[in-house]
Amino acid sequence: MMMEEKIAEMRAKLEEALKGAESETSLEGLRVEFLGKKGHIAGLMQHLRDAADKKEAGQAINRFKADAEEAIAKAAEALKEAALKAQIRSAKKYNPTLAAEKQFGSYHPITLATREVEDIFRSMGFTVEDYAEVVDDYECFEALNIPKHHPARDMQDTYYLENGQLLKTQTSAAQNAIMKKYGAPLRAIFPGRCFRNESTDACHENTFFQMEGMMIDENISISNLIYFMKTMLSEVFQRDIKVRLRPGFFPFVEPGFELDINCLICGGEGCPSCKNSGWLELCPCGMIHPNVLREGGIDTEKYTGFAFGLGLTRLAMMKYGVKDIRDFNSGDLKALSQFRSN
Ligand code: FA5
Repeated sequence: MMMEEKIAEMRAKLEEALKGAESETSLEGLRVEFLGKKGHIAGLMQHLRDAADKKEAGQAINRFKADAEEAIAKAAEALKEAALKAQIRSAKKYNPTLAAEKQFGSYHPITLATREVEDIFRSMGFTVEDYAEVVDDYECFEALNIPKHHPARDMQDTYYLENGQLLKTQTSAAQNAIMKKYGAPLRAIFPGRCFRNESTDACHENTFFQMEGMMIDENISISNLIYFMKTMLSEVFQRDIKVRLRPGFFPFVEPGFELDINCLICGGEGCPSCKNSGWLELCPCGMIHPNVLREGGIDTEKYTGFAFGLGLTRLAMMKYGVKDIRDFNSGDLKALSQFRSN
């Protein structure tokens, strides 16, 4: 048989074999059978010496070899594609008409309350600042007119770190840095997580959120403070809220006040959430002490200012009717996923 005929026969054989190869293993078998060291093509090469035109026969064998390699590679590719298609066909189909499962993600109620208060203050020209949770003694106390060994430090049972730093007990810790950053006039709020070694109960947590606010300008007085507090509360609760202002002591304000709101859980009758008093301490505030302004580089001849420390976690309790503050840190998705922003 002439070489050409032999090659044609092999081509037909390969074509036929490829049709029946349905797995990678059978393809590999064909590759060895045709292209292997002892395969058909190597066999053809051995008959080369009998060919009349060796050059032409050699070229024909090489063409066939290249075609065979390509055909086997193509078949392997087609097999892979078919396998993928089969996988997709058998996969669980997305059905847009099925009801969605009821496990949506949702924002934490503290996040929702924070954003709401931020929007209200932004609309009144305040900037929103971020601040560290680990601070040093100067920021948290000394810059706030609370020198070392001052009894006011006992009001906050502080977590100290081995390097002398501490976990922020109050968002007031950022006051000094923000004054230094912007100077006067300034309007800023700064929400943050605070930590105190408290025994927990329905209205106390060892980790809670506050939202600090500061406004410093010429002629700022207590009336400005009361105006901003009232506006914020009526916007957050979308109704009239009974508030009371009583004197409060904080070394960094003078005069200082405690702003309480009527407990919205019991309507003022008294419950564990308000320690049976009918009132909830929500937002201590006052006129910034001149020592604190000076420490922040503010000219006290020209400027005065107010500051407040809103209890954000307690605000969220009142807004969402959460009776126990500990639910917020519970990680209980069933409870927390009830809160939605719309
Ligand atoms: C302060 O932390 C002052 N830095 C607030 C301040 C700022 C006064 C600026 C004057 C000027 P106080 O310790 O009272 O104050 O905390 C402020 C608010 O944070 C409280 O009214 C309360 O709403 C909330 N709060 C305090 N401790 C806890 C706690 N353990 N759990 C939950 N909320 C708390």
